[in-house]
Amino acid sequence: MGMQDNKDEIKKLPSREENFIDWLNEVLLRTDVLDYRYNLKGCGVWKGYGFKLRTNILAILRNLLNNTEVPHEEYMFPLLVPEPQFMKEAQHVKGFEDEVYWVTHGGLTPLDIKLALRPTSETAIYPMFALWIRSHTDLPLKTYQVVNTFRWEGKNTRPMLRVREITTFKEAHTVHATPEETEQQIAEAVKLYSDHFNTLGISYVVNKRPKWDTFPGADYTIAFDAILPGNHKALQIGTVHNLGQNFSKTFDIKFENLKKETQFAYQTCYGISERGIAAPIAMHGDDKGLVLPPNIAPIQIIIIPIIFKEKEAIVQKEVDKIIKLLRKHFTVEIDNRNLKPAPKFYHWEQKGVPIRIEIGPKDLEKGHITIVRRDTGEKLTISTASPKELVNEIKSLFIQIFNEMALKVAEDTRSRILITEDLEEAYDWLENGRGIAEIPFCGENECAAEIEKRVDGLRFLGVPVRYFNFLKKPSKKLKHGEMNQFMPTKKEIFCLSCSKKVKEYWTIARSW
Ligand code: 5CA
Repeated sequence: MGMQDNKDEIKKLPSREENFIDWLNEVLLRTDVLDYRYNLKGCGVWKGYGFKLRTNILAILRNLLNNTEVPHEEYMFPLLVPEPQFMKEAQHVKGFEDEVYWVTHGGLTPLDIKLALRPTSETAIYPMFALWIRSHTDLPLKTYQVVNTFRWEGKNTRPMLRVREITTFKEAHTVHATPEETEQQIAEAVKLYSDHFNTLGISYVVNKRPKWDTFPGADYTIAFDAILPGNHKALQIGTVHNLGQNFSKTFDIKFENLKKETQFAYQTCYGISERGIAAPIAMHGDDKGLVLPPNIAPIQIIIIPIIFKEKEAIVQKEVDKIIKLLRKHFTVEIDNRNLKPAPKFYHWEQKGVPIRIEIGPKDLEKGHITIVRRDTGEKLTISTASPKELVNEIKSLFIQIFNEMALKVAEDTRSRILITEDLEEAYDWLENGRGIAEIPFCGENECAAEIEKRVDGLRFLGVPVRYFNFLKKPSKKLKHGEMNQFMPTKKEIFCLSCSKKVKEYWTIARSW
């Protein structure tokens, strides 16, 4: 890295709270995560540091998928979908037809059959499922792939949040013999996504989407939303769909059941994109840049030797010893550039490295190393007398850092959810960018339209999952993870539009 870069990175970042999108763009660029200056809107370049972060996050997700009771298996399906195959699911296509890129030529020759670039892969995958599934013994079939997909999004593309080439689309597709098993699969998927997001230390709300916002071709959709900094709008970071028999009927996915009758199978699918990487970046970050949880950070420890004249050799010797030890347990880098310590500190803080270790002559004298936490800026020292102790202390420090980061995000998310029976209060909350709200609501489309028109961008995220029995009982204790678990205490509630007596609160938000 040259001096020029250093000058650029020392310029103050835009404020994360006041200017969130600029902050995000600038942080991604400066820290070598993603560069969106590519000459095509909605497309970007993952750079080395970002790619490592992406790999670490995907490893957590793959590990969860590969280790469910009946494991999911990783597959890889083609990117191109012939038009007739794509058009088969009329209902499905209706949902995506204005979002599809078409390949019309092979070289100079116009193609007889146009090819769609997958916007998601149902139409690529399900004809193959129809070939593979014959009997109940072939079920359940649980697959996933991690691929790029293409969506012709409107002009409002946003770095990572709304891209046209979704580079990191993890989509799972499962097939089952009975509706009950399918429902259990939905519960497993919701639990799996919760575990995944919890492992990233982020918080979210989970809602069953309204009928009118259900995935095309699904019986119902359950969605995860995170509340991002700035104007505290919701970002949909994952969705789980119960497809019932809608697709199996279209793509002729049939099997012979225990009674030797041929019947249509039941299906689910669920997906997560790079929004699931943007969320931890946005929620943990601060005005100095990235703040990465130790379990996903591409570099966990940065060592900065503090060099004084005539002490170089002895400091270097200690640094070599410490690196050799720590590299057995952590990802460690050393910054040996010919720069003063301050710009080095700044550089690695911006990149979100969880801890920095300073080793100088004074530390040597005292037989310790100095550690500075990225998340709090706190300084501490650890003795180097016992190598084993040193490693253990850093391990427990990482756990402590993770827990404190996750709790901070949880508390912030909780404070952004207003539960109210007063519509004006809810409007005010949303309009002033304070967060999302839960209001008593009847679930009717017309009533939703009434309420939505009052605030620009207001949307119904749906019914909080606490009302569904396939999930565990809501817990009263505040942990990171699902935030909309609190059962409202009010006995009688009425839809804030039609005044009908209702049983549920619904989540409303402005969203990305
Ligand atoms: N086939 C289903 C399940 S994989 C499907 O396509 N669902 S989806 O349309 O809801 O997409 C899955 C997830 O991808 C969404 O929840 C959202 O988090 C993410 N996503 C959708 N569009 C974009 C986009 N343009 N940029 C970034 N992420 C996106």
